[in-house]
Amino acid sequence: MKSSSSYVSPNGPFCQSKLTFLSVLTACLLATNVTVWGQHETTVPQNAYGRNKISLNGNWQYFVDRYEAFFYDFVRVPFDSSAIGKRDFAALDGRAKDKTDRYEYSFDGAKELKVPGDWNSQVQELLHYEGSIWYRKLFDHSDLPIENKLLLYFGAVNYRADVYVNGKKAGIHTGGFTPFAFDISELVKSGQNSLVVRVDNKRAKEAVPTDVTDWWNYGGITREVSLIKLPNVYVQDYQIQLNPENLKELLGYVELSTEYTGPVTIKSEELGLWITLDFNNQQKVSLKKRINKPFVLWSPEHPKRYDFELSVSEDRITDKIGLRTIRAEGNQLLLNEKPIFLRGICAHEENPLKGRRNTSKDDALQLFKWVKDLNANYMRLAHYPHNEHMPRLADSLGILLWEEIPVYWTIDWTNKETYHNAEKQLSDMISRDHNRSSVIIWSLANETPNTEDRLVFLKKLAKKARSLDQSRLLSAALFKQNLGDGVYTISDPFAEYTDVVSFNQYLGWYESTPEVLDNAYFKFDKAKPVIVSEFGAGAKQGFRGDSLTRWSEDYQNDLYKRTLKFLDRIPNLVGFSPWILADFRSPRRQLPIIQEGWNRKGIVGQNGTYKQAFYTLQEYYNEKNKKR
Ligand code: GCB
Repeated sequence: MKSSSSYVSPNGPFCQSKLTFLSVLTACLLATNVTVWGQHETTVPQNAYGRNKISLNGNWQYFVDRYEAFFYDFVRVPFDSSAIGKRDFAALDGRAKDKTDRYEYSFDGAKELKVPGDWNSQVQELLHYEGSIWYRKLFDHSDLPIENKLLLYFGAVNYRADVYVNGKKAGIHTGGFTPFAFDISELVKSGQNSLVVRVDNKRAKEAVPTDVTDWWNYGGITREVSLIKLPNVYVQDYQIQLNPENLKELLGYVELSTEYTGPVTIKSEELGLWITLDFNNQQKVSLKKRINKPFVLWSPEHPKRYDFELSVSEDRITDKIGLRTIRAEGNQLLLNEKPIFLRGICAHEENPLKGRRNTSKDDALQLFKWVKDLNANYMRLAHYPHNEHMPRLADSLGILLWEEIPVYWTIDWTNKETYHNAEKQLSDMISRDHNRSSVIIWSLANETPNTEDRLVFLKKLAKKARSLDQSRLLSAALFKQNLGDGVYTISDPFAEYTDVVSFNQYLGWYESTPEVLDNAYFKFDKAKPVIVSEFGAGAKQGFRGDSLTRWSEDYQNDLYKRTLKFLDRIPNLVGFSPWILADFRSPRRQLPIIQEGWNRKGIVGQNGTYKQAFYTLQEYYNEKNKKR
């Protein structure tokens, strides 16, 4: 038995010994629902993507903990609550201190998983695994100058991460698609360090997303892990964009890690800008500056980005930012004050060729190659925030983006923790991407049934989104309602709270057969732009038949042709995004021979071959683009 006197609470003061057993237990269990928790949590610095980082990507050792034997004891008390003191978590890196130690697990000699990466596609037996896996990475570190900070940054972990550095708990994060960070300055030591992460991807009713979705629940450390070294005063956040009311003026702010007195500079040589913001015992100062030089507005045709450099004291960070405005006026969508039509497509963050989560820039480029071939100028990144390569590349390639959070189908609307979790994911997505010119729409929900509780939940989310970013549009993928005689509308009360009215519709697939589209009309009397956020049909690539043979490319193609005509009859339509770019894995889709665990609504097959509908849409977009 290890001595408890040397034991340091992994969970910080919250779980220290003066608390009673019960309160410790309650506190520790409560932690399962919160988004970030633990005394070392810290805000992710703006543009973590562009900072100098020490990568911890690569091979990590792991073991599968199907019965959670390393997290809970036999009466389901978490081990890492110190008052219970069942285990010295200094041994969490899985190595015995001496030969008298009884230990039943070890990372030494354990197999390895690649980070970033999902575990499902890396190990055959883990394809369907949903549960806990423990990961370890050893890394070397030399002492930090006392005035420096060391952040441990995760691009995303699905779904819950319990993070330990040298046996001490850094914290917990829940939510599978957004970045998080811990300040581990006080946890690291000179020499070899051990980083252990327990990843748990079990689905839960109260989680966001909830337990029922139509995509693969890839588990693991799916995005990059790195160390970020920062001076004490650093640029925590900034926003730089055009003033929507004056296209010659920059608007924004700079926020520092702490209150500060002194100058902060923002430089852009190409724009001829050298701005000094004087901080006077302040943490955040706003920015407003006229651009006197002529410059190129960012657009899909000219995705011009300008280099900006921000510096304060010893900190310096650079970013490439496109300058544009977006707003809705009446039935129109105005990009840089000119009407734009969104020639779109939906996508999951998945590589169909490899049957796994996207992890790299190359994976993202693969999706963009198809999107560019389609002559699209817009993507809906469904149904959760995608990795940061997507908005970065979209900025450089001139693709407009809709980003969304996984408030999908049946969220636990009345559960406070569920709301808190959704709001945190929304804030983290907005905060990560609020300098990306490609992102024009934040979407708050997908196909959520119309109830009073859901309206309360979504209204609160919309209010939050508007408080964080007034420069982009809000939307949600809603359901249409049938008025009879082939006329459809949106009567969802949440449409009042969005800037763009969007709806998913599956006429000809889930409802009837494609000819129903020939007499379908959409009517929406309010002066708002309309986006059709989904339509589509399943087709097995290479399977041919006539236009009424379900699952054939011909059926899908016929549905596309008829849907495109139906869409042309929608007066307020400013764009659409068919479902979906490529076939994707989904456990809901088990039709033998045809589906085999894949949703086949892609217009690109699992092997990368274009289906007939791809060419139909491509031709439509070519024509649409000519008419611009
Ligand atoms: C939808 C959902 C999407 C599904 C799709 C389908 O409406 O938004 O997540 O995958 O339908 O294929 O049924």
